[in-house]
Amino acid sequence: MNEHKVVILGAMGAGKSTLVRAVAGGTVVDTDVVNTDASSSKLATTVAMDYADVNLPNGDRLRLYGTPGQQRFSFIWPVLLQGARGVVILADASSPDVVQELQSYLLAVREHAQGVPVVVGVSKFDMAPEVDLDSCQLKVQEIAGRPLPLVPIDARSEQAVMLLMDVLMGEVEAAALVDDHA
Ligand SMILES: Nc1nc2c(ncn2[C@@H]2O[C@H](COP(=O)(O)OP(=O)(O)OP(=O)(O)O)[C@@H](O)[C@H]2O)c(=O)[nH]1
Ligand SMILES: [Mg+2]
Repeated sequence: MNEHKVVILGAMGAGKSTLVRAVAGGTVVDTDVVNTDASSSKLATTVAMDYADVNLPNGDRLRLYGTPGQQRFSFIWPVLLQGARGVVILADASSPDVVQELQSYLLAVREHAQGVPVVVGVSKFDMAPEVDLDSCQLKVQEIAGRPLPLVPIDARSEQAVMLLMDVLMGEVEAAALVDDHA
């Protein structure tokens, strides 16, 4: 059986905890507390991480780690990225500047998880289906230096999140093949 550590990055309120819960089948560890960050009106926010084990249909197991979105906890991102097999960057389609939102997380991956497969999930797509996905992809190209899979999702949907994980696992397998032949 293969185990894969997958880390979820993204801004405050992008839906990282929601995504982890959607596929956790009820067993999730979270560290959400009442939000005191005045820059956001959300009720709860993650202060350390979200964690869940997810069994895939092929027998593999995912160990999912959701990060805290607040910038003051950014020191945790590289810690959680250690040993990651794959990364999901979540960007909130309904935020005023979804493209800008992607930047710090793309940079964090470039710095701390070079070469690790990444998929970009554009969350809250149900709330903002008019979001400019082309501009998101241009930003990704600019920082990652190559196109990455971009998947619009509703992070509350188990089915949508499993599809996103499927895309990520495809990238992980492709990267492993390249490594084998290097
Ligand atoms: N309609 C809709 N609501 C969503 C979606 N994703 C998240 N939400 C809601 O957005 C709110 C914030 O989601 P969280 O999962 O707490 O966000 P987070 O990324 O973990 O935020 P931090 O831990 O503060 O960094 C919750 O009320 C979710 O129910 C989505 O795709 N669609
Ligand atoms: Mg959270």
